[in-house]
Amino acid sequence: MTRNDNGPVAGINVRGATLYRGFLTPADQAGMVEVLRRVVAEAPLFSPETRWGRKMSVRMTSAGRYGWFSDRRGYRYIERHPSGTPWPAIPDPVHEIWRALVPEARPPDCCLVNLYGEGAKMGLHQDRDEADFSQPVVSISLGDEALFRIGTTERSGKTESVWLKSGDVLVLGGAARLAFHGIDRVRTGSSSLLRDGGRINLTLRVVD
Ligand code: MD6
Ligand code: FE
Repeated sequence: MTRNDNGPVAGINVRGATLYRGFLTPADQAGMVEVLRRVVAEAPLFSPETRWGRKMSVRMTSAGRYGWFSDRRGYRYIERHPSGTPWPAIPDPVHEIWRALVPEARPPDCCLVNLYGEGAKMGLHQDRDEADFSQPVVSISLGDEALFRIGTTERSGKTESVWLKSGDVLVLGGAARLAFHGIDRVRTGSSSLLRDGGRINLTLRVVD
């Protein structure tokens, strides 16, 4: 992996989260898409159902020991793709980003892959299905720009919005680890990284 900037990587504070703008070069991003195509070939994308029986607008799959899953029984981590095969390994370039930005953390055991097509969004939520909230969550954006909203640890808390662009990496740690956040909309056609358009978000977590 190469870096856009020379010298130490500086992050921007967004309500306690740290945003690393353009952390991945265009070449890194293209390489990442290639390794993700292999992940999706092994573990095809699917649209989970929420607890209330509605299909999510985002399509997803996972890599690592655990994959994130949802159906009418609720949200949880599972050790196999719905087809029954184990999840593919987390690709090396993904591990590299984690080590570069959160070297003190334990290695991630889930890399959730979210694909946002036209009109897809993600409601305000907390990432709280993991056992150890002292471990950060790292999120990587690829493709079309997305309007990310982040607030406090209360659903009704004040929020701030920021456009996440292809190559940006966001770290939710410390007090922001349990902040409510979501994707309000995606700017279709704002990036040409993905052949068929859209946005990919990778979310890396320590589950156990
Ligand atoms: C997304 N991201 O960017 C959704 N979660 O598509 C998340 O849900 C997220 O960006 C935890 C930490 C960072 C995130
Ligand atoms: Fe999240």
